[in-house]
Amino acid sequence: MRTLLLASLLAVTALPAAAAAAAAGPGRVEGRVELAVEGLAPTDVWPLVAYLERADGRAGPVPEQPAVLRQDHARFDPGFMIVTAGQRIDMPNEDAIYHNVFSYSRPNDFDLGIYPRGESRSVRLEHPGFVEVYCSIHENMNAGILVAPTPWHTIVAGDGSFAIDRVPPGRYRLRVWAWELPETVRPLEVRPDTAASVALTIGAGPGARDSGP
Ligand SMILES: [Cu+2]
Repeated sequence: MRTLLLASLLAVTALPAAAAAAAAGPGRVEGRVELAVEGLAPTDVWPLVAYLERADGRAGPVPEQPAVLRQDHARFDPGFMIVTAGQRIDMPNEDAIYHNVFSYSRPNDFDLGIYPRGESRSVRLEHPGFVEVYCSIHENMNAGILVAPTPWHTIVAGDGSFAIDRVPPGRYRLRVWAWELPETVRPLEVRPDTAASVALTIGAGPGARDSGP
């Protein structure tokens, strides 16, 4: 009887600790990007991307959900997207005419060939970096894909603000990328259930100035 009572007491007292451990959820990174170039707003260098890479260089988990790059009205839709390295990208042709999808951006270069309406082909871009996508039939068809090393990435809003949610606690490097601007890097730590706040200035030349805390 006494043993039973003790056991049930232990079970009760053990609960709050277990509940606290289970509640230690992912953190969040939020921030604001400013441009060091006078007269230029973030919208002028759009797309502007913020993404995290792990401090130890390990790749992040690859989303099972494929990204989708459509061909419609002789355009790629969307014209710019972010994917995680290794994530499947479906490229359905939803147009009335044949299209092709290819890229010369090494080491992510690929060529899916020419295919008709209703057909979809897929590619996985395994290497972080920027990939330019074209159609061999229509010279003005193009799209950009930023391949991030982890699934923790986002497109920066027109006012320079961004937020990356559901980030597992740990050490990271935040990178802010824009076409033809030097990439800005900031180490940061994400703590459980906490938002890390960052302010960055980009475009100040190689080794871009950093308005860090
Ligand atoms: Cu085409």
